Amino acid sequence: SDSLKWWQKSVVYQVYPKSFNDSNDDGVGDLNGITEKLNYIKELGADIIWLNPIYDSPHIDNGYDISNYRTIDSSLGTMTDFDQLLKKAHELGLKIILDLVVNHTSDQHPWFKESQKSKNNPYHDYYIWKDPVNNHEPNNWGSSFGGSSWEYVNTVGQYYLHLFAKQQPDLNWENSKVRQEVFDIMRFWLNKGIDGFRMDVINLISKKADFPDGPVVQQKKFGDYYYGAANGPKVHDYLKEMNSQVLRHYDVVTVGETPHTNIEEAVKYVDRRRHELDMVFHFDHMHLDYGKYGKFSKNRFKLKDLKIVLSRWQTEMAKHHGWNSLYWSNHDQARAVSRFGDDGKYRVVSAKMLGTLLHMMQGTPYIFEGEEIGMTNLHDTRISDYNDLETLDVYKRFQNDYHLSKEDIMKTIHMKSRDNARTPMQWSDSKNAGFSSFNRTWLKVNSNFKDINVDQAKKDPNSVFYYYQKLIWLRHNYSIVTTGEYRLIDNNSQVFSYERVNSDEILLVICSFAHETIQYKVPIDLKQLKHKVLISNGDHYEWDDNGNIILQPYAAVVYLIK
Ligand code: TEU
Repeated sequence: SDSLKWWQKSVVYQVYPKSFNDSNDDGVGDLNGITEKLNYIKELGADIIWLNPIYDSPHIDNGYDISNYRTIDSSLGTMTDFDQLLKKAHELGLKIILDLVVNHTSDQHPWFKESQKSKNNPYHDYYIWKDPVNNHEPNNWGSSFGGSSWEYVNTVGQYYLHLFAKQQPDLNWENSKVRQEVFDIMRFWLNKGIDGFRMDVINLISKKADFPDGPVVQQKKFGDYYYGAANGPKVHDYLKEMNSQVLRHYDVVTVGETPHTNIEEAVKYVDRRRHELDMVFHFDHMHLDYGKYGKFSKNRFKLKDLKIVLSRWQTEMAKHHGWNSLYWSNHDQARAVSRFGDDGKYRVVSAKMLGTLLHMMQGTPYIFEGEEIGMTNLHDTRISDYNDLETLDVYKRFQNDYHLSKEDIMKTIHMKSRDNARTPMQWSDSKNAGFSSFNRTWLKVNSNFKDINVDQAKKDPNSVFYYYQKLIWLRHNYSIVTTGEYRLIDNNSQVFSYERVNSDEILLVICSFAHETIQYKVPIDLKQLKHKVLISNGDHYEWDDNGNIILQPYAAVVYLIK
């Protein structure tokens, strides 16, 4: 309908700049490399590109530790390169959104360097400093990447808070000067013409005033900071202020990353009548395969749970004036096909099936680079092949704290490490998968690049690439994909099926998670109606007079029913 915003009809393609394309052959991807590949993203059909952080950074956490918000990291290029990239993207009709990382800065940011000089320094209050309590940390919070969340600094005799690495001190949003600085940074980029922001851990910016101890979960040594930092007391005031001072003056899209946020909390960010954010990334489906030590587990998700979680978000967002973001993967997660599909024998069909399930849902789909060619996790690596600080911390910590064997830990790293997603994009079967012609790349290329790469996908009419292209085309050409009401059809334990319903038509989406050929029965009320297949990853899957369809392993099929 006419009241839809452009971003509600769009598909986002996420680019991890370090790993996309290396134009100057130094082993690291860069902005000019992205510019060279804009036509590729255009050909796929995506509308919006989300770039992970491109600003000046010591790269302790790959750019999520920013030392200057208004300059481009020299490893990625220059501001002129960025201006070119934005201009060329806009000429092609592609929009660009940037990562806004303002829960914390780098410890190399000039604000923090000043902040730690003395308690009287004007920048001291830009960060969260606390006096020792009985010569100890102010509370039991543990950092996301190991150790305490508090770091003591002798010169001031206080601890500063860092929810992530100690090189990532948390900003003090209680200080209105900090908020004004953030709003200025946002205006700087918006005035250049960017089209919005993905906001890093934006639900963590307001901490409970008394900094309470958190519960100890997943057998960790430290308490859980989410208890005192997630969806805190003033977060909505801050976002309303951000919206009224900055966002509402621009035609942009915003998506907040919100770990530890259930639907009830999420709605408060995205209910459009509240004027805060457009979308959030929830983590509910990411948690389905967590184990007793959290994310790094060998568990696999259960289809029953996946249906419950995704269906609930579909229904509740529609009911509460919100809009879903839809994703299987990103730079922090395993590869979609390895985690939710089958990256062996059924790699191609299961990648297409997962694409179908997600892209036919209501919301804005996010494709993580390489997902569109079915790139997989790393399977044959050693710990020395990894770069990610979370992975390296887990490797040490799980040995020391839980006495797990190295072999066992490596198995979970193969399944869950963030570096699974961060290996260089596989463009061709030539040196370094065509990503770079330098001798070594900053992170190892996945050894399967000779078989899985863009060149190969472009030559094969049955590739995952062309299938994703068609999924996007369907969204652009059938408004029911955007507007239809979602209804789960929960009639088969190995199949995720649902309908999207409008006043005069229905989409029926059937996705099998079975490794074998199975039979599926179309619901009786749909069986007699006129239907045609819009897309399918296998046979045409006509149903017989009884409404039975024989589905091949990982089958996906979408019908338009009138
Ligand atoms: O991630 C935030 C977040 O919730 C992490 O704990 C994430 O879940 C973790 O990577 C799981 O393994 C964001 C960014 O996406 C991530 O890349 C950054 O490292 C982090 O914030 C700190 O900025």
